[in-house]
Amino acid sequence: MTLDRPVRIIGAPSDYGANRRGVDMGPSAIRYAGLAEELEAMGLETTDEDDLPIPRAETRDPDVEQLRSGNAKFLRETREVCEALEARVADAIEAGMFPLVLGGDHSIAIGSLNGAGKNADVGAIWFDAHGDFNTPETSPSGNVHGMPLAAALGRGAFAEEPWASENRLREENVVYVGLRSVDDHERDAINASEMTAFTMSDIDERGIGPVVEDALDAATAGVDGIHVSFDMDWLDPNEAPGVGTPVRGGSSYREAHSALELVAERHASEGVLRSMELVEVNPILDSHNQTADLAVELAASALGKRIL
Ligand code: 4U7
Ligand code: MN
Ligand code: MN
Ligand code: MN
Repeated sequence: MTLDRPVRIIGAPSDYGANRRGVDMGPSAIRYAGLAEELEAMGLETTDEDDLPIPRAETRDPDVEQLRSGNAKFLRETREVCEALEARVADAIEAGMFPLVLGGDHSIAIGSLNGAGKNADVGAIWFDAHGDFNTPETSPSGNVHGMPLAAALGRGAFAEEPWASENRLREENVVYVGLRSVDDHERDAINASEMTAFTMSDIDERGIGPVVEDALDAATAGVDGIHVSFDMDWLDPNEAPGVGTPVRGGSSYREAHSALELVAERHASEGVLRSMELVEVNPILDSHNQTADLAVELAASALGKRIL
């Protein structure tokens, strides 16, 4: 069954959180790959809210920002982007629509999570090679795209930001699927947290189906809905080469479709989906828009596309 509400596409072409230019072209590449057309062909009413206006990184000074905000580059710009995105996501939900956010690097998830969790208890499923649970104190890179979950949950220096107190994201309903690159401090923090984490090894041993069913159970228990955060580097780089931080040994093409088809099925039976984002598509690093094409296909699977 296809999604039970109209889709509102929201572009968030930010690259403030990553150390590579190019991911700011992600929304454009995903639109070019035919996102709205694909969703409309499924019978989904689709509107495109266009992109958030985001000044180019070259017009800002990362060094000054770095001094002022510790080891979190462009933190001030990221605050601006996420504040605007939060409002757009919350507006779409309030209007009875389904926000489909296109990144941009993964730092924008702070805004998506805050929007989804504004007036509701929410869980999240995090499809990613990486933990994205660094704080400015622990980050080896200073890149905020490696920190959005810690930011939304108010960890470390992020306790000084308003985010965690503004959203109702519940730590015990945050679930990783397919982790395979986690920094030492992140590992300790994830293990000490109330989040649930499934690694690629779990998928190897148990298969994608049982892992995603367990992830859905954990994410949806006792909440009003869930946000699906989908980092394209979750896939194997052979399938998704157009990402800034590729890691070998990722999910296959079929596993990715299967995972999102299970999300759609759970939504059809229990109405759990609240919002979704597709992030980290970098057209400069891509091969003939392959990663953006795949992002479109995967969005369709998540929103209920069926073969028969
Ligand atoms: B992504 C990293 F050190 N952990 O913090 C970091 F390995 O949104 C990578 O998942 C973060 O793509 C990757 O910089 C962020 C690094
Ligand atoms: Mn806010
Ligand atoms: Mn990520
Ligand atoms: Mn990642």
